Order: sequence, then C-alpha cells, then structure tokens
Amino acid sequence: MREEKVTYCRICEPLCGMIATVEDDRLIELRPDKQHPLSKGFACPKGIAFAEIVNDPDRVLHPLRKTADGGFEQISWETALTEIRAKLRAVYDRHGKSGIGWYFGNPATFSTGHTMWTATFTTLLGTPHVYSAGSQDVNNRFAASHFLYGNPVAAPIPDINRVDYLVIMGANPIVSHGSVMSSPRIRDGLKAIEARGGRVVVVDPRRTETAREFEWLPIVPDTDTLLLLALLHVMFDEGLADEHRITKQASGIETLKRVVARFAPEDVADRTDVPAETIRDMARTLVTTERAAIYGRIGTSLGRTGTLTTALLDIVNLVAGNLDTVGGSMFGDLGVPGERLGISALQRFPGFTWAGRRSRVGDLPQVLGTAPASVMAKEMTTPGTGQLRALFVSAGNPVLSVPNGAELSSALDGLDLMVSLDIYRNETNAHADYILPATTMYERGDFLLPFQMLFTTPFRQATDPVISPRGEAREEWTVVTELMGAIGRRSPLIGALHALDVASAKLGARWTPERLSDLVVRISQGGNRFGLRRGGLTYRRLVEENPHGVIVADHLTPGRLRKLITHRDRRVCLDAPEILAELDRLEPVEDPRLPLRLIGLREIRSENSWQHNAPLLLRGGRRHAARMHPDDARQRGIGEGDLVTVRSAYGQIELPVTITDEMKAGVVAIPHGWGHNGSGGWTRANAAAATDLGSGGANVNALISSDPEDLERLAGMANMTGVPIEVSLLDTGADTGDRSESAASGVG
Ligand SMILES: Nc1nc2c(c(=O)[nH]1)N[C@H]1C(S)=C(S)[C@@H](COP(=O)(O)OP(=O)(O)OC[C@H]3O[C@@H](n4cnc5c(=O)[nH]c(N)nc54)[C@H](O)[C@@H]3O)O[C@H]1N2
Ligand SMILES: Nc1nc2c(c(=O)[nH]1)N[C@H]1C(S)=C(S)[C@@H](COP(=O)(O)OP(=O)(O)OC[C@H]3O[C@@H](n4cnc5c(=O)[nH]c(N)nc54)[C@H](O)[C@@H]3O)O[C@H]1N2
Ligand code: SF4
Ligand SMILES: [Mo]
Repeated sequence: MREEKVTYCRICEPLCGMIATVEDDRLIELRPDKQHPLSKGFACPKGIAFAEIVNDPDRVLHPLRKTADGGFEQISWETALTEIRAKLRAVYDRHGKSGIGWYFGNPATFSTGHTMWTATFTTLLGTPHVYSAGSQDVNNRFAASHFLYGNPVAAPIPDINRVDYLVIMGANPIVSHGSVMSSPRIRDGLKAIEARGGRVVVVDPRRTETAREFEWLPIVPDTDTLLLLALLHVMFDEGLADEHRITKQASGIETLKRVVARFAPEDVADRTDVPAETIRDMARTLVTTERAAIYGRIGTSLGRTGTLTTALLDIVNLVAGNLDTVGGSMFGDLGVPGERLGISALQRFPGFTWAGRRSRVGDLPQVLGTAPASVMAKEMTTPGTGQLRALFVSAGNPVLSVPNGAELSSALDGLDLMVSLDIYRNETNAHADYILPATTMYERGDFLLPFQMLFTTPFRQATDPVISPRGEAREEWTVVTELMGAIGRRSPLIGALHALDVASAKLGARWTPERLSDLVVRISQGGNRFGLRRGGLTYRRLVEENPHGVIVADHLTPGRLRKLITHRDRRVCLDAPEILAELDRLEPVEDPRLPLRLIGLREIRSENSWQHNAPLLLRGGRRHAARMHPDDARQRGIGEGDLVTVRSAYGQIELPVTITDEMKAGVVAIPHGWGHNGSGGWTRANAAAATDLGSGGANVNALISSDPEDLERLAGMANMTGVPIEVSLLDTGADTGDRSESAASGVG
C-alpha cells in the first residue's frame, strides 16, 4: 500500500519539511512539504536525493568484521556485540577509562538519541578522549560565548525576518542553507530584506552564490579580525557608540576602546584589502540603521584566531546597539523556566564548560567536553598514561574531514579496537575492526533538541520514523546502551545508569530519546507544562496533531540577554584576558614560496564527504577542482582544466583547476570532503570526479596542519582558511625556475 507521510529533513540546519512516499515499508520518494509553515514547499537537491541514500545498495545493513586480508565479513549483531564488549573490557582493564575514546561526526548532531546517549556515556565514563566535527566547525562559537556571556551555548542569530542591514561574513547561506541558525527558505528571507528597502553585504574572498545576489565585499582570507576591530575603532572614534548603554549592557568598555584605538581603518586597509572608507561606511550603517546585524560562520571560524573573531562579531553587534534587539542579532530560547540557573549548575561539569579539561597532547582546552580532533592521531600514537587505545567513530569521516588524514589513518590501524557506527563504509571505517549499521534519519523518529533555540522563527516539529530500519540497522543510542552494560561493573556511574535502564525497560517505561524530547516539549514554550497549560504541546501531540510543525511565536524575543548571562554582574564581558591575548597572533604569516591563500568551498550537491554516492547528486558529471583567479593562473602558465599540484607547508595534493574571476586574486578555493580513494564502500563516489589522476577527488585536508602548535589556542580549532599555498602545473617541476624550486624545497 502506498502512503504519504509527513516528516522533515535532517541533513542540514533548516530542517525542511518533507513528504515521504512509502510503499510496503519502503521509502519510494521524497518531495518538499508545501504545508510546512516555514519551508513552504522548499527542499534542496540533497534533501530530495535522500531516498537514494536510504535505498543505496552500498549501504551497510549488517554488522561487519574486519578479516585477515583487510576486507570485511558479515557477522550477527550478537557476535559483534559480544566481541566488542569483551575487547572494550580488556582495554579498560589495561588502560583505564582514558584508553577509550569517541569521535562523533556532523550527522550525529541531527539525532537527539545519538548525541544525548553518546554524551551521557562519555561523560559518565570520564574519558578525556571525546572528539567531534566541532573542532573543525563551531567550537570557537561556544568558546567565545563562554567568555562573553559565561554561557557557552548562548549563540546569537540574525533576526532575518526583521533586519534591514545585514552583513554576512564568511558564510554562504544560499548554498549551505544557513548555519548556527535554522532559517528555512533563507534565500527568500535574504531577498525580502532588499524588498523592504534594506541591504545585504557579503564579505567573502569569493564572489559566492550569495554574494552574487547581493553586494559583494571581497576580503583577504583570515583578516576579518582586523576588519571587525576597525569597525569598532570607527564606532568609538566617530562617537557613534552609545557608551552609556554599552556600560549598562557590558563590562570592559575602557579596555576595549584602548585596544581598538590601534586599528584605524586606514591601518588595516592594506592587510584586508578593504578600503578604509568602505569600513567607515559599514560601521556607520551598522550603528545608524535601526535594525542591523553582522553574522559570521565557517569563514570566520576557521582562521588562526577564530575565537577572537567570533567574539568580535558579537561585540560589533553589541557596540552598534544591535545585540539582543529587534532586527539585530538575537537569542533564541526554549522558554524553559530557570534556564540560567540550569546552565550555571551544569557548568560545574567538565563536559558543559570551556576548558573543563585540557588535552594530554598539545595542552589545548576542551570545549563542551570535546577535545581538538586534530590531536586525536597523536593521542593514539603517543605512549604513556592516557594513551587512546579504543575508538568509536559514529557518523563521522575524520580521515577526510580532519587535518592530516594520512597520519590519522595509520594511527587508527595501530589501535587495539576501532568500532564505527555508520550507514556507509567510508575512508575512516576502512580502518575499523567492526562496522555497525546505523539507521538513516527516516528510520528513526526525532525532535531535534540542539536546533530549537536557533530557529529565526521559533518553531517545533517532531516526526515518527517513516519506515522501519532497513536490514539490521539500529539506532546509535541502543548500541551505546549495550556498551554501558559492558563496562557497568568497572565504572560505577555507568553501572548505576545501566541498572536503571534495565529496570525501567522491565517495567515497560524505558528512558528513550522520545521520552527525553517529550519532557523538553512539555516544559518549553508552547508546551503543556504537564497539564498546567491546557491544549499545550507534547511530543505525541506534535507528531499526531501537528505533523507539519508549529510556529510557537511569530518572532524572536528581545531582552533575553540578561537571562542567559551567568557572569555575576549580568553583563557581557568585553575584556576577557584570554580573548585579548589572541591579539598577539594577528601578525601575518608570510612565506614568499607560498604566496597564495587557500579557502574552502561548499557545493550545493555535496554534504561534507558523504553524499557523493547518490546518482541524482552526481548527475551531469562532477569534478573536484581548485578555483583560481585568471591572473594567478596566467602567471603560472595554468589553463582551464589543467592538472595542478597544490602545496602547503604541510602537504600536497593534485587536482584539476577551474579558472574564474569569482575568486579574489591571490586566493584559491578547494571543496573539502573529496579524496575518496577506494578504501570506502562508495562505488559511485569512488568513480566520480574522474580525471587522469584517478577518481574520487583529492583530500584538501592533506594541506592542513594537525600540529598542536598550529591549532587555535582557545578552541583547538584547525586552521583551514587563509593557509599559505602555491599552485603549479603537474609534472612540470622545471617550468618556473627559482620559484617552483624553492616551493618544492619548502615542503617536507
Ligand atoms: N578543509 C575543510 N575541512 C572541513 C570543513 C571545511 O570547511 N573545510 N568543514 C568541517 C565541518 S563544518 C564539518 S561539520 C566536518 C564534517 O566532518 P565529519 O562529520 O567527520 O564527516 P562527514 O563527511 O560529515 O561524514 C559523516 C559520516 O556520517 C555518516 N552518516 C550519515 N548519516 C548518519 C546517521 O544517521 N548515523 C550514522 N551513524 N552515520 C551517518 C555518513 O555515511 C558519513 O560517513 O568537516 C569539517 N572539515
Ligand atoms: N550544500 C551544502 N550545505 C551544507 C554543507 C555542505 O557540505 N554542503 N555543510 C553543512 C555544514 S557541516 C556547515 S558547518 C555549514 C556551514 O555553513 P557556511 O558557513 O555558510 O558554509 P560555507 O559555504 O563553507 O561558507 C563559508 C564562506 O566563507 C568564505 N571564507 C573562507 N575563508 C574566509 C575568510 O577568511 N573570511 C571571510 N570573510 N570569508 C571566508 C568562503 O568563501 C565561503 O563562502 O553548511 C552546512 N550546509
Ligand atoms: S536545505 Fe536541503 S539538505 Fe538542508 S534540510 Fe533542507 S532539504 Fe534537507
Ligand atoms: Mo559543519
């Protein structure tokens, strides 16, 4: 029987509404949900193509075990879990809790059960070895919020619906669909700003898909910090800032003024390549436009001083009078009573704060309990107490997504135990002892806790699974429960929780992700408050009576800031010494042998590394290429489509070039997530992007440093943008004499 089920997409942050066509428990087709109150019939190609991923013949549908010849054989869940449990106990007995680690990747965030259960397990276990995609993504957002607000999870989002002047810095929402912000139909949202007479300015080294539709302001990569400091300079220097208001809202204004006095627009114009007058104009417009905001994302997070840059984005909003105000940069909330007290209490636990622990290798701070993934390989290979010996990787592909995949690959091979929970075989779990089949999003129900506070229009939606798990796939949280059982005798906290779980299951009242989510739905805005509010929401009511979701408020609420700040004086801290110390790192890195600058690029038909196997997304042929400016290409004798070598101080890759004036001269953009080398099970991804070099594209993260010295100090983030590189024609070592010789000798 054919049925249509209302659900929503959980690949990226807008969480667009979807209608799933299901026949005999098979997902036949997905189409956008016209009745979804926010996405209103929009879905992107990745969302639509997801039916191909659910039904992909390359999916892992049964537990797999590594064979002696390096391949995999199918085994039963029973066997897999029995063996994993025994090996886990052995590692625990030899190395203690610190011998066990977990890396969870980006898709984990899109499953409440997955995140909450792994976080509970690793927190109770007390291992320092928790890693995630966050240290290549968003951890400095949490670190910045820790210093500014004393609350790492307070993240302001632009009030897209009401803003009249929006500066987008280092984000490409028309392709990425928005990040640290859930704003379905973001293109329409941005277009509407112009339609009401407003402006959108995109600060980016590349004339991106977003920049093309609005005003483009090119900038030298990794110099946004300077631009932001200069904006603040102008606001104080020209007397634009309302110092009285700022003093009420924030502490440390005098120090801030002293610091930014050194950064006049005229002083930073050369380094940023943004004209001084343009900077002055932007500062004035941010202050004088009643509803204005500046918003930054990956491009401002992956530089050398990402925590400082991220903090400055909020500080610019604050000084301009745009933080926590209508049409500015606002704070979403769940509307849960006692939120601030809860956050304060949680911060006593290392997993819920900044620098709750520091890494053994590199002495870098953990952010919300996760350590920098860049040091994960060295944590496996550096002997001594606390050496990582057993690793679980769930929904992640760090061999491609983290710097220096080659180092990580060989470190993984040396582990006593490596277990992957994934829907595919990928370049990372090629090194696993066991691969356990996970469900895709449509095989599980969900209400996504982490995103509720990030909707630009406060919204709630929950869904049931639309089909049963395919093959023998299981939800990750159920596997975590098994692991808890395995070491319950050794780890008393885990043992206690596991006993509770077993007992409640016997009573038919097992603690599940749905129960947890239900609790949150009930106590938050619009919830039924356990019967106190008649007709209020519950999880079941969301699924059954409001399948397309519910808008719980037309707009974000201003004046939330004081409720989120946990500093004693309830003011934003503008002069945290840790943040100010980062100002010492603004000196440029200059190496004449590496004159170009590398930046990243997200493609509309890719999601990081894992959607290169869907025929719909590969249609028309896909090519992994480096984009470079015509002048840079000409100087190097490089023509369209030529194969080139790209070198940094850390490594080199080969790939074709696309020449385009959408690049700022001197900057080269290369998408990440490629470099499928046949070790994964993605047959079409491995064959895609075929060139004379082979296929599957190149791993851009081979150019990025995993040396702890090179990581950003406050969040341990990898420096993936603005990295010095040089590009030369492949196999023509003799073409450019001195320059290419010295470039070649400059890479180890
Ligand atoms: N150079 C450079 N590197 C980057 C970035 C960059 O901009 N430039 N961006 C960084 C960012 S922002 C991110 S988020 C990371 C991503 O880094 P990762 O999260 O490490 O990698 P992904 O490519 O997202 O791989 C996700 C894996 O999860 C699997 N998967 C998908 N759905 C599920 C599921 O429901 N359950 C389970 N168990 N598995 C599932 C997929 O098959 C895939 O193997 O990459 C980072 N790396
Ligand atoms: N189609 C698609 N959508 C995605 C993803 C995907 O892989 N594909 N990934 C998802 C994930 S994991 C995330 S985290 C989000 C990220 O969401 P976004 O941050 O919007 O993602 P990007 O498209 O990488 O945008 C970053 C922009 O920063 C620019 N940039 C690079 N360096 C600098 C710099 O130094 N300064 C400035 N000002 N700009 C710079 C780049 O040119 C790029 O346009 O996207 C999500 N959405
Ligand atoms: S933008 Fe595309 S991938 Fe992201 S949630 Fe919407 S449909 Fe899914
Ligand atoms: Mo990400």
